[in-house]
Amino acid sequence: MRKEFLDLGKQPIANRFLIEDEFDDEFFFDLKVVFDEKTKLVSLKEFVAPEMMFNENYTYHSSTSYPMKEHFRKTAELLTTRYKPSNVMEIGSNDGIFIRHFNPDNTFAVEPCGNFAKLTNDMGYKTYDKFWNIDLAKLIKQNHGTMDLIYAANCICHVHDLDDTFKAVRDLLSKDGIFVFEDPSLLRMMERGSYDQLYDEHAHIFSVTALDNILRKNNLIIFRVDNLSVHGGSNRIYARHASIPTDLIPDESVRNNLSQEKDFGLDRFETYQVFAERVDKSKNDLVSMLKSLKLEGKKIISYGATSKSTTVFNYCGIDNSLIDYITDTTEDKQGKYSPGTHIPIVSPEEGFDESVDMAYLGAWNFKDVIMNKETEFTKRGGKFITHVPQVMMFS
Ligand code: JHZ
Repeated sequence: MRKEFLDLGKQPIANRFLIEDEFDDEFFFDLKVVFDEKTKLVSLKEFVAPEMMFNENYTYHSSTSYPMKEHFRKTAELLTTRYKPSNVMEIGSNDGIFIRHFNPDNTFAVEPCGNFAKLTNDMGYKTYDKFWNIDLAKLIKQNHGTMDLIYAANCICHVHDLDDTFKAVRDLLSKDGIFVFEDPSLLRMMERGSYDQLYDEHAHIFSVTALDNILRKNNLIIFRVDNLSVHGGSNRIYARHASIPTDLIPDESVRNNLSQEKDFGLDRFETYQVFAERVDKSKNDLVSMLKSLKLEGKKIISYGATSKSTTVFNYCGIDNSLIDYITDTTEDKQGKYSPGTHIPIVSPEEGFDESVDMAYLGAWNFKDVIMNKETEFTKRGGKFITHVPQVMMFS
C-alpha cells in the first residue's frame, strides 16, 4: 500500500527553462510523495508523462561541470579495469560524458532526448533515440547481441515502471554481464533534509532496501554498493542475474547499506512523517531569512539554475521579489526564466558582480567547487545561503 507523506504543492517541469511567451501555458502538477509499505519504495504520487520532460529541448548537459566529467571518466576506467566488458550499453547517455571513454565499435546508447541522441550518434556511438523498455531491449539484442555491461547514471530513478525496466535489462544482459546504475540516495536525502531531490524527473528516490526488493522480484541481485558523493549523495548499485552462478557474491557493502538504512528507519512510514515536518520547517526558515535580508536592503541572487532549485522556489513561493536573478554557466539556460517562478537567468559574467550581497546555492551539491572558485565574493563579505542540511548562511 502506498501512503502519502509529503506535499510539495504545484510544481512545473523542473528542467524546462522558459521564454516569456511560454509563461501563460506552463504545465503544473501536484508534487506529492508516497511510501510503499510493501517494497519500501519512495515515489512521486503522480508521474509526469516522460515526453514532457525528455525531448529534443532538454537542457541539462552533464558535461558542463568538470567534477562530473571527472566522475564519469573515473567510473569508466574503474568498470573497464575491474570487469573488462567486451561490449557496453548506456541507458540515458546525455551528451556522451560516460560513453566517450569506450570504443564506439562495441558501445551502444539509449537516449530519448533527440538533441543528445544526435550528438552521440555524430560522435560515432550508435544511439537509439527512444525510451528504454522491453521492446527496445529486444531490438538491441537482435542488432548487437547481449551486453556485458549495462550502465545508467541518474536515469533509472526517472523511469516509472521499474519492473519493465529491470526485465528489459535482464533480457539484454549477457550471462556473466553486470548492470551498474547510480542515482541519488534516499538515505542521504533524508539525513540532509534535501527535499529538493524531489521533482518531476525523479519518479523515485531509491534506497538500497527498495532496490534489493524490486531487483530480486525481477530475478536480478545486488552484489555491491558504492556510496558516492556526487549529486548530493548517490548510490552506485552493481547487479547481476540472480539465477546464474558466478563469483560475484553480495559483499559487505550490500549488508552495510541495508543495515544503515534499517537503523535510520527507512522501512518505517513514521520516519517519513518526521522528514515532512523537517521540510516544512526548512521552508519557513528559508523564507523568513530571505525576507529579513531583503528588508535590510541586501541583493540576493541564486547560484546555479538547477532542477532542485525549481522545487525549492515553487514550494516556498520564492520569486524575483526575493531573488533578483539566477546565474548559470549553461548557455541554453541563459536569457530564459526559471520554471514556475519565472526568475530571470543570466550568465555568471553578467550577474555575479560586486552588487551581489548574498547567493542562494541552487547547486549546493557543488558547494566545494563553488566556494573554491568564488573566494573574491566571500573575501569582500559576500555570503552563501543554503537549506542543506538546514537553512544557514556561510562564507
Ligand atoms: P546539477 C540534474 O539536476 C538533472 P540538477 C537530472 N534530472 C538529474 O537527475 C540530476 O542532474 C542528477 C550550474 N553551475 O548538476 C550548471 C553553475 O552555474 O546540480 C548546472 O546548470 N556554476 C538529470 O539540475 C547547475 O549549476 C558552477 O560553478 O539539479 C548544476 O546542476 C557549477 C558547478 C554549476 O543538476
